[in-house]
Amino acid sequence: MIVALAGGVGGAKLADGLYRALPAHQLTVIVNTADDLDLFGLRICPDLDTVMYTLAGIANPLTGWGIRDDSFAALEMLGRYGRPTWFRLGDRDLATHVARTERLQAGVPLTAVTAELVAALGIRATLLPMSDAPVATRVQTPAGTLDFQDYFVRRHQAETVTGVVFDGIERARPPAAALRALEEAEAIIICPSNPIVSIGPILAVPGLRDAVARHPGPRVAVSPIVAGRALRGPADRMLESLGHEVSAYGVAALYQGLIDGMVIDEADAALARRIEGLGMQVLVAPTVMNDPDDRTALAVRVLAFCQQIRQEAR
Ligand code: FO1
Repeated sequence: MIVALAGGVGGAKLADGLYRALPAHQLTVIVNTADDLDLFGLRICPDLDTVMYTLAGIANPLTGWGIRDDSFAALEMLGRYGRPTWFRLGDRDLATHVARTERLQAGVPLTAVTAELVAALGIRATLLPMSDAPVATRVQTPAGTLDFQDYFVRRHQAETVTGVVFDGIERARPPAAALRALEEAEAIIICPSNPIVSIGPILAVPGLRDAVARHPGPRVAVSPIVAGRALRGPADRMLESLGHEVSAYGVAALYQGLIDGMVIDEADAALARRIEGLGMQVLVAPTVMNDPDDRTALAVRVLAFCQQIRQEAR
């Protein structure tokens, strides 16, 4: 079994490649839930839903999040009632949040609710939230401390990030199934998600970083930074304002001691030697995933890299 750690759209794409490349039921994805929010009395888990819709083949291909060909009649009506509409919840997507919230309110833990939704969508992989207890990323900026989706969606990531806190992280615990999966994993793959606000919260859940650190490997990360730029979102600006090098090297340095291998894009081949100096192997491969074939191709390369590291360690 392979365990992937993933955040939003970039992470979901590689998780989908792994899902296509591996036999059924051989993939477990541990997903960031620190982006989660409550809106209209509903619990919304954007990263879990992005991974779930992507693996189910129903994600909106234009945005990477939300559902393909969704309509927005409910949101439009909510707008008429003066409710906020900046977080674009489609009608079908809303059904997910209604179903999830109903089950959570009945006392079912998020891990079990997620398993129900995943099964209903016919996904033959395991999706696990990083914890059942809520954790909320808050972003420190010159405009004040902002809720994550306020920073990310409402303000279009325009503010400079000077710090990040994960509210509630000390009370969070990894689901037992996540610890078991990490212990039994043949390999751990850190998807090309934002290392600060997508992978960062997962590793900050007490016990999770240690579980990765204890694993005998192979543990491999894929850089979300290509040629000094984030493929999506604010990872490049965040790395810079938080004092990290904005490159695949900067990402590898954040994971130093946790991973045995780093996958970087062909555009960054010149960084390989420096990254090896951090005590990890490097695979140079095409990492930009424009279509489902790219996802599978990258997943196959990453899995072969894991196999190579495993054989060399013998
Ligand atoms: N991202 C946006 O940029 N704008 C939106 O209006 C938006 C709505 C949305 C609704 C449901 C959902 O599951 C995700 C949504 N996202 C939206 C994506 C999400 O905010 C981010 O991709 C993640 O939180 C960052 O990983």
